[in-house]
Amino acid sequence: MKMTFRWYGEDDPVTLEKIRQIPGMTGIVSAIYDIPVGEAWPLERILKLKETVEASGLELSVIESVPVHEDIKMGCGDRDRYIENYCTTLRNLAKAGIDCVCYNFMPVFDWTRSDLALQLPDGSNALAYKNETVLKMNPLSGELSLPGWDSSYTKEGMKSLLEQYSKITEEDLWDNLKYFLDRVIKVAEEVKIKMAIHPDDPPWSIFGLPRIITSKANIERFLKLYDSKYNGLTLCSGSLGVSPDNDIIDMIHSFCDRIHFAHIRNIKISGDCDFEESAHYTKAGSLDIFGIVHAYQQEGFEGYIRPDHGRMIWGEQGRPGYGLYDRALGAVYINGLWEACERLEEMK
Ligand code: CS2
Ligand code: MN
Repeated sequence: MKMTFRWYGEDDPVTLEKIRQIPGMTGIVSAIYDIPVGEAWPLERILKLKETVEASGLELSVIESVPVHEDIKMGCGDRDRYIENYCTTLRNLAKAGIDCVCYNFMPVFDWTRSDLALQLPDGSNALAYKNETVLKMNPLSGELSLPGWDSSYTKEGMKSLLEQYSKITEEDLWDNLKYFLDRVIKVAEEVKIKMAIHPDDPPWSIFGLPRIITSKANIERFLKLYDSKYNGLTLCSGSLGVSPDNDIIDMIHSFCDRIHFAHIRNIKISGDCDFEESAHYTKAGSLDIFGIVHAYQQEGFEGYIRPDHGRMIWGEQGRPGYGLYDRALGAVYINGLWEACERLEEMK
């Protein structure tokens, strides 16, 4: 496996130099964030990003994400042009030596939380999700905006989008995902880029919008939509793990040859559809992080891992979920577990 760390570009308060000093860190997960969703990424911009990352002594390992335009998810408008642009972006990424791309198919909103800085007993703070709070949220109010969301929507634009989605069922979303995969994975196979869909976070419908990458059965259905190793997964323990019905360790053993990117983070389930993010340490949350790492190691996982989100600790300020310190602690904890699993296996 290759340990990686997400970096949001030159304006990220977490610098490449600091990431480089995390023991065992080899790669960067990043993207180009200032190109409108749906437009093709020029090769020059990709090469510039790669050059910047490599100048710091790290490699540009995974692109997270090449975002999918809403017309593709809704199966309308300019979806064919946007799919063509998506394929152009993949071809350009391949020319720059990229072999893994993360994306997600969540309608309108990316990962969603009700609190970006829940105070924890130890004085740190973390992202949290309280269902009754989210149910009262009005995405049209304009005061809602989370780090993972596309901030380009106007209030009218958002209203029209939500109205269009009110007619889109989960089955429609499945059909539109297959239409997208049938065209994009063909190119991914040609240019040898492993596509890795990220599950829905949280893995249930929000604001009345359909969500489908949510469970083992749905992931099995997704993998059959296009049966190719280039149609793969970002298995995110924190996103799927907030549902007690999702057994992450079982999913690792079931899907490992189609998992190209592992997000390993812990969460604490605090109620029915309520959770808070926690330190990666198993006893800090509800997930068996040792069991998860051991499962990947037993399967001989050779893909990329990143510690995904962290708390804000030691007074750090920054992008919610994406501070330096707790993600660094998580990366080293995961590497430590991995090393122990490997060495114990050698001693047998
Ligand atoms: C995170 C997100 O939600 C998560 O688990 O990995 O930051 C992620 O970037 C997006 O939801 C999808 O890539
Ligand atoms: Mn994730």
